[in-house]
Amino acid sequence: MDTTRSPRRRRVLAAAAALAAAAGAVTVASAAEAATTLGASAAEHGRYFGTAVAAYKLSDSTYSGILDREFNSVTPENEMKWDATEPTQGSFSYGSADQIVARAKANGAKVRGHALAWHSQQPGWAQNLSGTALRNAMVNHVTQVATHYKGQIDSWDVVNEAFADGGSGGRRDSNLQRTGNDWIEVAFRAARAADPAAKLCYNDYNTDGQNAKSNGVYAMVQDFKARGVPIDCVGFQSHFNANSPLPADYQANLQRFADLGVDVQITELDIEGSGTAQANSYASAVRACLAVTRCNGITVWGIRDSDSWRASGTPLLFDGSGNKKPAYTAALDALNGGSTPPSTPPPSTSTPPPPTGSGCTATIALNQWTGGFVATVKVTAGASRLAGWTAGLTLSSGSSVTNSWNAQSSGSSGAVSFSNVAYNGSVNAGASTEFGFQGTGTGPSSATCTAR
Ligand code: 9MR
Repeated sequence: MDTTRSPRRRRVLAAAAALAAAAGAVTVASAAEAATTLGASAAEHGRYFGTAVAAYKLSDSTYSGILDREFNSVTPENEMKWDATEPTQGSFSYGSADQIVARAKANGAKVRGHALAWHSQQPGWAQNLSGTALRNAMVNHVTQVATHYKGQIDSWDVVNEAFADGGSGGRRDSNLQRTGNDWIEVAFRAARAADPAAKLCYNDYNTDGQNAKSNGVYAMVQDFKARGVPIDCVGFQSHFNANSPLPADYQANLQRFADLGVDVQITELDIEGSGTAQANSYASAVRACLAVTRCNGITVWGIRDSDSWRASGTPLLFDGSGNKKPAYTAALDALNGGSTPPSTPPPSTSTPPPPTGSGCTATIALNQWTGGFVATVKVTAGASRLAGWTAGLTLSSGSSVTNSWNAQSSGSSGAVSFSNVAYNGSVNAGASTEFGFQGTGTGPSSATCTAR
């Protein structure tokens, strides 16, 4: 041991040596400096690069070494879920989640909260509740957990995976859904009240491209924005494999949500595979986010392949020993080569014709896919205030309405009409309100409007 030099002196000498080495390097390196970690590179684009973290792995030095070096955002993989945070009704347990949050704070990393309200990973007592008791328990849970972490969460997955798979584009059946269709907006309002600074996200899977499910989520977000329900972001889980590859319209789908006035985030990225194919897919995912101004960041769902919930698919950026895979290099290169485009123009919303007379007009924005559609109808008052309204339209033969929101429907096929509900009947002169409906077959392109 060197007893002649104090630790400080040794540090100074080491720093001087590093400086000298760097100075030497300057004379030979002419290329612009590229960031050497995922987090640092994402930060240069005003974004984060995060990972799901399991608290019990933090004592594994390989794991935590990569975590601290590479990532500037974390998502507790299971520790903030309902079963973990409220195992007994009214008694909260935050130990493991707090550990992850404390480490993130120490490293200057953001935290994505995951997830306040979800049909899965509910504690047994909640699974056995229904109706008002479940609704109240859910609101209390959202309020308590969001309050505990107030000011420490960048984005909360307020509601997770509430839409059904398959072609319906509607809600998933669950005990929460059976408490009433408004459970999602109730959860968002409770989260906003508890932590006004956190971004509030809706998060789901199989919504990464445009399809029936993402159209359903899109219609919900559009509706929330129109009615002032507090929603700030949409999370796209992005679990990809051979059966469910990164969709060709990934970027376009992120962009159409961003155009609704919300941030978008890639929240649980993993791509099964290996080698160049996997690397290329990671690069595409990164580039898609960089190309969408409101894409705030990317989170991969684990660090090493062995940490993955589907480890056999080797879907992550580091191998089981913690070595960087080709997918890592491709992701980092895409971050370093990517550039943030100038801010995109505001969304093009179809402006209804200027109101004339004292009636109202109705215009339809249609999301049509094979076999189904979501129609968003804008009702605009004419020169006088509306006290109520009815929109009428005709569906083509074989088409029908399956559900609607913000309106009372009458009929489901042929001639169908939609009248205001209690809270949206009054529309000031020249102002608008929106309602929507979903259906099978082909959606309509025009509607009439009658004032009351
Ligand atoms: O990765 C999580 C795994 O450890 C859990 O066993 C599983 C239980 O539901 O949840 C996994 O994370 C899921 C996430 O919370 C929501 N989207 C799907 C993720 C993968 O299943």
